[in-house]
Amino acid sequence: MVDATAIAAALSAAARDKKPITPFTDQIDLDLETAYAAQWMLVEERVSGGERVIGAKLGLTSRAKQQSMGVHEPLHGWLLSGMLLDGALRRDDYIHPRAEPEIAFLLGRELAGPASVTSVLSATEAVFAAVEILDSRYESFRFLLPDVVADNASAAGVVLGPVSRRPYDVVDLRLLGCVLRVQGGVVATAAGAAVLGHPAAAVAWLANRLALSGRAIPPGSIVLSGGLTEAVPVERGTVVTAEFDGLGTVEVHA
Ligand code: OOG
Ligand code: MG
Repeated sequence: MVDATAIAAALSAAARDKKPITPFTDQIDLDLETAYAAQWMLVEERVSGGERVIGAKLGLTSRAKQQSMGVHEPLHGWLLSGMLLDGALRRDDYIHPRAEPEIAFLLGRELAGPASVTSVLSATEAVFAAVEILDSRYESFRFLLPDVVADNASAAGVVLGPVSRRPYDVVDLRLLGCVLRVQGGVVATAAGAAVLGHPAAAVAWLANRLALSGRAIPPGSIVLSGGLTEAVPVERGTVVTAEFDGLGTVEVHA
């Protein structure tokens, strides 16, 4: 039986050495509780190394993402200070980076469960456009839900957009349009409702999930609500652009 400590150690080594591993579920039955325990060990390891937890991320909250990854349930992970990036990726820092457009929330106060779209919006100080950088520590991004949970939901980085808006100044987050381009050509389009019907519903999902263990989302957290479209690979020379209605454009290149 592989325990959370061994899982965290294997994932940490994979990230450090840029050597992807096969998913644990190929060999063992991994339950979600053990997977989240391993995830938290990885977070603690980075905190011991001098980083801070700056927020959280939701994953697999849109149909586009669930279908492309073959996992049909949302999950969450944690964002660390070292993950805040400008748009210029150093390709060698990653195994096989991918980029995906997201709507990010900055919480002005603590968000505890029970939470709803309304309570999320009233706790939100600002919304931003974002591009999340994913880098699965598993070969070919192949995993089942417990594997990707343990791997901190493939989190590797986040590039925030240039515009911060009060949530009620954005006409309607459900209708907020996003155009994703690679080398200038449109590869996907989406609106905010792609994420659980309303991106704030993803943040509420996280608050309600944490409430099950008596936790809340701390004030000042950045919360990524989940990819609106499927993710695109970022190889050397790739330029990915995500344009958001009213929230500006985020560009990422390697
Ligand atoms: C898992 C992480 C999913 C999202 O926004 O859906 C995620 C993955 O696709 O590797 O971050
Ligand atoms: Mg994401």
